[in-house]
Amino acid sequence: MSNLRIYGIARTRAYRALWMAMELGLDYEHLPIEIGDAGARSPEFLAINPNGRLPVIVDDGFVLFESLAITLYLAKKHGKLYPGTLEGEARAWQWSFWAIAEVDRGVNIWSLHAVRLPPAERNATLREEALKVVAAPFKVLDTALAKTPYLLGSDFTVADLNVAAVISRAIDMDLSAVPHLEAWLTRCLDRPAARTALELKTKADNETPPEVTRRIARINRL
Ligand SMILES: N[C@@H](CCC(=O)N[C@@H](CS)C(=O)NCC(=O)O)C(=O)O
Repeated sequence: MSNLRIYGIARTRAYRALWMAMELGLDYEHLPIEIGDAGARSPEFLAINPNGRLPVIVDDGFVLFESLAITLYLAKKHGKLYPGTLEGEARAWQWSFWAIAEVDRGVNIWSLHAVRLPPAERNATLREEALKVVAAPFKVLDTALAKTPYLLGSDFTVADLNVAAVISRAIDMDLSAVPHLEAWLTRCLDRPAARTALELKTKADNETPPEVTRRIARINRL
């Protein structure tokens, strides 16, 4: 049995942890728990993650929630895709916190109301507002990526994985105003590990019944 367990169906933010585990070539067990009362809000799951949210990992008995803390921890633990300098590490934190604070919610709202909810239930106002919210931070990212192929320089690191995973659903947006961002996102999502993780996520997306997508929008007020 593997020492690393990753909880959360790949459609959720568990995708971020799965992508990292695949990049690192880790042996792990994936428990595709669903959101809601039967899954992440069940007493058994709440005993592991009292937030009732996905993902969470248990690594040799060490429990960790927050998707980007998980990817940073795994990269640092296994000494791969993790910056070797104090400043590089701080930049990886910077971009990770930035992604959560500036673009996570906007991309999620956009994807629900552009792609994931049944067409008749999509709200065009929310969709347009979400595009406005992400426009300025996307310009910031685009400018950063005009200088170097990856966020910390010439190599793909955990900083790229975290930001690309958070905005992965933006690949379906019109990104012509931010060409450096678009090229970088395509490059990141084209990596073999990213493709495998994305296949799991797409399969889970396709198997998600509309009532679950509605529940996601309701629970997260999206
Ligand atoms: N900031 C957290 C957010 C976790 C989160 O909101 N997960 C969603 C799925 S993507 C969830 O579990 N929602 C169900 C719920 O809140 O009941 C992270 O990045 O791990």
